[in-house]
Amino acid sequence: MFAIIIDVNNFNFSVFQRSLKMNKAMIQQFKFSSTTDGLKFLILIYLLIFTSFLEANEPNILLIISDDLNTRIGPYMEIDKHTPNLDRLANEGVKFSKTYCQYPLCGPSRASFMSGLHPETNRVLNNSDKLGSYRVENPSLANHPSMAGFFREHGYYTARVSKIYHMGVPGGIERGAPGGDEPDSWDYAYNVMGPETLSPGSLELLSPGNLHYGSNFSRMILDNGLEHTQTDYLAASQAIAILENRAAKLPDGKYKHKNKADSPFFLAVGLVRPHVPLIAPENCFELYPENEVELPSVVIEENVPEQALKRQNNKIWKMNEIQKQQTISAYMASVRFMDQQVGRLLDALDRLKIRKETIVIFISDHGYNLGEHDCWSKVSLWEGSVRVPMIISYPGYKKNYGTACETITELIDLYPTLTELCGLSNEQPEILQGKSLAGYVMKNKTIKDESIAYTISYGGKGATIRSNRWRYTRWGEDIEIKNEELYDHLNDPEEKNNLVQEPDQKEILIKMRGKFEQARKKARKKI
Ligand SMILES: [Ca+2]
Repeated sequence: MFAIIIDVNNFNFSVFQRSLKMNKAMIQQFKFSSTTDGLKFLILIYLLIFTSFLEANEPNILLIISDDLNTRIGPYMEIDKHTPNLDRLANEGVKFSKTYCQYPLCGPSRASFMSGLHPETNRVLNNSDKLGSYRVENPSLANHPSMAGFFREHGYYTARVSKIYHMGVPGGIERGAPGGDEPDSWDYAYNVMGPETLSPGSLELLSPGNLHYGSNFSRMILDNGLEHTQTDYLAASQAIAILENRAAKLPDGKYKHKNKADSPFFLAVGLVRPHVPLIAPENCFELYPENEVELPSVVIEENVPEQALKRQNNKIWKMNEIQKQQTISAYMASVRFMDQQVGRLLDALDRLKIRKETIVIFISDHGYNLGEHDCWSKVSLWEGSVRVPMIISYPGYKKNYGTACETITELIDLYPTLTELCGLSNEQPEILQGKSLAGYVMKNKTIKDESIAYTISYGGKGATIRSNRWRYTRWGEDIEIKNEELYDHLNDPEEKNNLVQEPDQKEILIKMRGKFEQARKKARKKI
């Protein structure tokens, strides 16, 4: 035991942990109160030498981002075998049941979690194809590394496949364009040119009131066997090619090419389904017969602000009842197809024997309404449009596998969570606005704290907060007549009863207004 001769007073942890090729996150859990903690120290040394929670010094990261996916999916509901591959990932990690986006729209949400900053701080408040993302929207952030950029600065090989920052779907994908990418994040970036609306099948328009492919509803039932033509299939294939590259050892000889050959990787893979157009092979549709789709019951009280209802069917899409059923059926089929691509990625990690050294994260950029309050798609501030799935699989912590974390969490929490899981939290940018969830991933911290999720829409003209029990929403800067909403999720998870005028709820309304002001102030930090 060489550890006995180490002088605790003069010990340099960072050198030590690298020399032992262990995960720094483990070491940070040990606090030494004095030099008399010799026994504790020996236990640590023992643990470092004889156990390995994660079989790598610096774990790889595979970040999978689905587009427009709400939480009405397999691991979040009791739907049997709807998303078998997400179920599989949830059984190899922790499922976060109450995670919220910062903005229910692709561009701002993605710029937010990639920068670790709220949209009102990084100033990405709309979809944009401007290269550079938040760095150009807010020049004072020109030197602020994105989540991927941070790992790149710390020696990781970083790669993007398809849509990570904003990318127009289907137009941007059909052009094979980079969208509003942040190029400094990546050593390698690959735009999938997918056929989307030009896919080999019959595209059916389901929303006669909206002809804009990108925001309308349309479906295509592909012949089985044509899945390889699809954007997400192509994205998963390219991602697998990158995994092959990273897992392989360099051959002997000259003229060898492997960028950062010994580095761990941060691979971000964007899957565009279930974003419209809703295209999937026939066998994905079979499980969701359109005539069996039950539409949500709609009850809208007088006191719901008009701004909350801008995304109602008759105001934009004008679908009849059958078209609504077809849209939901096609959405579910698209989710299933996306899930199959997640399975291909997980299979590749297993086959290449790098699963045990790879953290896998699955998220969506925002939620999606499918007829609740007669609202559809994104942008609204209802629970369904702001809540997202999040699964974090950190190999080795098997006792936490398959567990759920009910604490309120946000997509901006991902950046500090990953820095901590990789032992780099001491080096992360000080301005990050999320909180690390590493404690929930590694130790299964189950105590619900007082966390609040804060989400804006319409450039900040609407904002909402969610606590464990309550949602409070305000339309506009100040309190006015009929511009607030208050919902009790304990008794009203569908947000059907706006309690803002209930005398009995006056106290909680005042409390939530206070929390709202605090959250908004924090999210509007001037940098
Ligand atoms: Ca999206």
